[in-house]
Amino acid sequence: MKTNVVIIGGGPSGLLLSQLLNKAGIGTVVLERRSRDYVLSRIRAGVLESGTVDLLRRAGCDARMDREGHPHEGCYLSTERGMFRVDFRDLCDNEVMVYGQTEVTEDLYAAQDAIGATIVHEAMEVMPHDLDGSPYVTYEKDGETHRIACDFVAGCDGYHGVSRTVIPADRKHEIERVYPFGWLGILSRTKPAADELIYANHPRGFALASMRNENLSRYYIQVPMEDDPDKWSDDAFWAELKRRLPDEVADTMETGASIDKSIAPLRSYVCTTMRHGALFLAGDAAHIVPPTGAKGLNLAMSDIHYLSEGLLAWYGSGEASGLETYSDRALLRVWRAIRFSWWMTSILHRYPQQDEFDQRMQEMELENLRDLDAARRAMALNYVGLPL
Ligand code: RFL
Ligand code: PHB
Repeated sequence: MKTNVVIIGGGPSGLLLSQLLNKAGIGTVVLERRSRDYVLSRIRAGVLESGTVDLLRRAGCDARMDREGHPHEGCYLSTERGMFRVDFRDLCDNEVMVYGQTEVTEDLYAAQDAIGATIVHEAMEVMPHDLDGSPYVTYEKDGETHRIACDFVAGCDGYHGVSRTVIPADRKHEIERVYPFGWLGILSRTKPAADELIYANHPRGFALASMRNENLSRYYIQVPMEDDPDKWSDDAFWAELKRRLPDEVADTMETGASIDKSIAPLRSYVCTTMRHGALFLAGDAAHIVPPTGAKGLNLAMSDIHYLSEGLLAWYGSGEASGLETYSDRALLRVWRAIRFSWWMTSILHRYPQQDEFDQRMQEMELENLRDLDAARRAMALNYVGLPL
């Protein structure tokens, strides 16, 4: 088999890249290790930046998002001194879209089906080869080994994927920070606690009240990394969440059975080499942010913006500069999101070694946001997403 671009990973970044390239007549094959049902059962991000929304429009994936997504013009920050709102519309004339990653992925699959794209599910032992020469990718499916020759390989296979591992250690630089806590998250068929997201700093730890739609809520609480989600009963979760949210919210919120319960670790990670010969990394394959800034999926999408631009120019006119500058352009935006996500994490969580000084500094960060338009504006600009 032969194609222009082999895309490893059928998550949101791989599917968006495939869709944008196919629409321009560039051939792709997407190789995904899991089944389609499995990919669509993963519950992850919920907040789309306006730039991500624009990209999905360009990909032709906006009809259902416009019908079922919820534009949010602000969010709440809750502290021991009470709750206040950050008004994105007022501060930077922008908004975000609350629309689940699961829905985005489903829409991208539907768009790919509609144009007859090639997506191979349950492709095992995927491996890129000869990235400095005549690239090809091998994989196994139904007991047979397949080989696809290509011009380029896009590594869109997430943090645990194979793509990053083929870059030799002496040609790769990685920078990491692991945070000393995790997020226990649940999904429940209940009315959301508020009209917008609430990020809460509380002496017992961080809490987040989020949502998917009028009848589907997503909640998170900070827990020690060693905690076992199965040891958290629904009742214990709701009780702890309510302690950390403002009384007026906790007293009226609807609770119910959890549909999903899991613990996610918090990590910042950047592979500063996003290109290796014909291989281009994008999304979680190249970087991870703690979810506090709602940036992971959005960064994956902005990588694809830069990468698709580079590939379209290459196939359109032979112009190579977009591909040559891809890593630097993408990383500039990545580092900004890494900083924002680290900062949001640092002002909202309780750290095991947090002393009185750290505590005061955290309180002052939140006071600044409460009192200073300029501080809220900086947060709003980053939260809705910096320009591409
Ligand atoms: P994905 O989604 O991990 O997809 C990678 C795909 O590659 C496949 N794969 C392989 N395929 C073939 N061969 C191999 N060897 C392979 N290895 C892996 C996998 O099966 C998978 O289908 O990466 P992608 O496309 O880069 O997308 C990144 C996003 O999924 C991620 O950044 C976000 O979910 C992060 N995130 C959030 N991001 C936001 O922008 N806003 C949010 O509100 C937000 N909330 C979250 C989040 C992530 C969370 N968790 C659980 C990590 C909340 C949580 C709890
Ligand atoms: C979510 O709804 O899953 C979500 C929202 C905002 C975040 C993280 C996760 O910062």
